[in-house]
Amino acid sequence: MNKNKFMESYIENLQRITLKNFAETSDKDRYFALCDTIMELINQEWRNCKNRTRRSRKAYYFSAEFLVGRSLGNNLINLGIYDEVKEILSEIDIDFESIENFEDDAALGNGGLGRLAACFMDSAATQKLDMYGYGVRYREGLFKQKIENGFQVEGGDHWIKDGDGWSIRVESDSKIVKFRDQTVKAVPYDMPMLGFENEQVNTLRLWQAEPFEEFDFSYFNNFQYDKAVEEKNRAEDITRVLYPNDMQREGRVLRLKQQYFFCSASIQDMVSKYKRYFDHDLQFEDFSKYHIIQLNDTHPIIAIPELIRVLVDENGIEFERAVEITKNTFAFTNHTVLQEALESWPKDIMLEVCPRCFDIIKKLNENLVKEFKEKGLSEEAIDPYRIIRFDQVRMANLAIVMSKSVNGVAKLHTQILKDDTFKNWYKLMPEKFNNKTNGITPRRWLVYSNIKLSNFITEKLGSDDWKYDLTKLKDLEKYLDDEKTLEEINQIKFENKKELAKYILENEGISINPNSIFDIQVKRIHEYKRQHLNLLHIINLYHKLKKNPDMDFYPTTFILGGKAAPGYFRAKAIIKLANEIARVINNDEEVNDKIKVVFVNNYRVSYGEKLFPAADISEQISTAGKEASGTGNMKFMLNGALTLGTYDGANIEIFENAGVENNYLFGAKVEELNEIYDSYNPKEFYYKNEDIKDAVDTLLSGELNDNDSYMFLDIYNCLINPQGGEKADTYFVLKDFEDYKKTHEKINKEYSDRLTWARKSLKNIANAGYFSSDRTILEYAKDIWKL
Ligand code: T68
Repeated sequence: MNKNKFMESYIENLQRITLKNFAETSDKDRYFALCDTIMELINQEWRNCKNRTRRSRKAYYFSAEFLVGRSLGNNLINLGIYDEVKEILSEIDIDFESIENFEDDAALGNGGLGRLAACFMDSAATQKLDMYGYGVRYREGLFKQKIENGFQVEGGDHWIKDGDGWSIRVESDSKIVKFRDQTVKAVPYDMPMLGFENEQVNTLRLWQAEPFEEFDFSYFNNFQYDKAVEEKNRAEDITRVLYPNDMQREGRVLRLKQQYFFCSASIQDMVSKYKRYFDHDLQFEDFSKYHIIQLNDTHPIIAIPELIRVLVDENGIEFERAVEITKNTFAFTNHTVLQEALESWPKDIMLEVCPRCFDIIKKLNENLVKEFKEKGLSEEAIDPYRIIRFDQVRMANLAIVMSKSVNGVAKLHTQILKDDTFKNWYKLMPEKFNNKTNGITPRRWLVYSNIKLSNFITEKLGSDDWKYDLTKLKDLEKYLDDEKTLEEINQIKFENKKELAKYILENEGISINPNSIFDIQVKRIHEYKRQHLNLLHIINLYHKLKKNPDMDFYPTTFILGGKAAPGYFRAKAIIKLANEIARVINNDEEVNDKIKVVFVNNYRVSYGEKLFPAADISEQISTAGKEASGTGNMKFMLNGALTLGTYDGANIEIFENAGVENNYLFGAKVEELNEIYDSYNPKEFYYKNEDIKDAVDTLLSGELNDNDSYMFLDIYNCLINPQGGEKADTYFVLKDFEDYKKTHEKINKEYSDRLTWARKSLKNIANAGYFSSDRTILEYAKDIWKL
């Protein structure tokens, strides 16, 4: 990059878009001008990539969510001009950070599933894989969380209200999407996905719903303005807002409309390009030679009947041939074994949204049943496989029959899919099932967010090759016994903790001690993730410190954060509990120098970037068998935190790679929980264990105040009182409490041996290479996509 040219075009852009002199421009202006300048810089390469790959095999990642976060810093890193641009800006007296903070997170996802899609985009481009992302351009991203009087309050997230510096509206590629009761225009917005220092620019294409005709002139001429506006709103409603439920199906018509909307537009886009670029030698049989679609969970599965529809209805292909083409085109990833998340759509809703797709699904189901009957299966034996049953379309079944690959996202999770969730399917078609353990992009989650550690690694390894091949971190092991290196590791962590402490003071108004242990649990709030186990332990610990102020105890700061689905009462109760515990403890001067509790507001990607580098302990305490993989666990590990975790999801693989002795494993394993499932009685634990009783009783003792919301009673009841046919403590919080507490005691003791701790930290960093999403995406490309 030519520095002077960059500065020149930056200032030119700034003045052009504002019509102001440089000195009069605001931070917002400066941010948008910088986006423009970078978009110009990459334009040529982007076009090259688009053109080069017209007639080659590509992968298409279909996802209802892409949790991209901010793009400025990450794009500069991937372009290799981060430091230079910072310098250029400082030469003209612009503070990069204040500009950077002007960017809103693109929060077009709920959590892990959406963030994984974003990491895959980064890694695919970095590995020079031609992968397209297809999704939805929600006008409102995931709600903003405010905490008022300890309660979560949701606010809007109109992330593009000031503009969108990173998208190009490609009007000419618009598509028409037809629902039973309305027809809308799908307009693509393309975001560049930059590879790391390699000139590859892939495309994330997000569709926005707009009225087919801006105004219905018949209404207009009849002076029915409101009717005309109504139509416009009805179209725009489709992509107005991201549904904020993770792990909970959303059965509304509008949700299926969103899914069908982006799948239909994407399939039409693929087919029309195929026809355009292959023109004279077009052969639909070859469609699957050039296209492989990876379905990110059940949300985009409606793309399967949509492809059949487009082939049959719009291109005159025979149904059976279309089915064969389709079967070779799709692959399916599952992200959860929680029953409440597995999508099924009532026939009525499907008829209301996309009747032709329902027809096609019905036919697929009939064919399937026929095939099974010919094989001699009874009606009953066929039941688990039916795509439609009791007038419900079971999306996972549809995907499994119609895909060439079905994968889970961590070893244990894939095993559970085979043994349990999809066991009938596995018996029938074992060859389809495979594992692809998740990963994270080291560019965002280390190079960009933890500059100190990143520079340190480069210095120690003598090169920055590790940024391209994260397994190279393994070479850091040569420093395991080098005291100076270990001290440096501790020093970097301390610096990061100071920065986080400053940020938390500014944003949460709580002052924390960077010399204390930073113990962090950030993720969506859910019972299976057991934030309440963490909180019950803190309550009990607090009481112990009160009773015994001279107790041998290393000061600890417990940090929690995460959003609750707005309709998930118990998750919101957990947030209230966290804030209430924080209020009581942080205001108690007797214990304040030993223990503090922070619930960070509005946890999101850009907050994560500050938290992961500063953690000593990573809390990964889900009930064994419930967390498909987890990816936060990997971000913590890569940044040198030690995992306090259960035998669940990718934690297991973290323990395998870094050595369980360098982390803190606790709690019951899946097999044990399966065994005791019927006989488990949490009350036994409650009565036998004083600490459990102390913590649980505190929910109702009056020491904590839930402002008459009955939230703490709800948590209390769910732990020990079976209710309405539901068992008590289905997530085994009380069962695992004692082991969790003991493990915390061990951590607290061992932390004071600072060198041993640093050694363990280094062990984790050095063995985090496996968890790069570069590795994951290459596995998809090789095993499933055959790119
Ligand atoms: C997560 N799933 C898994 N779902 O919970 C996590 N669900 O273990 C895994 O690491 C991650 O996927 C990536 O594989 C989700 O995040 C959702 O967000 C979701 C959203 C809508 C509907 C259902």
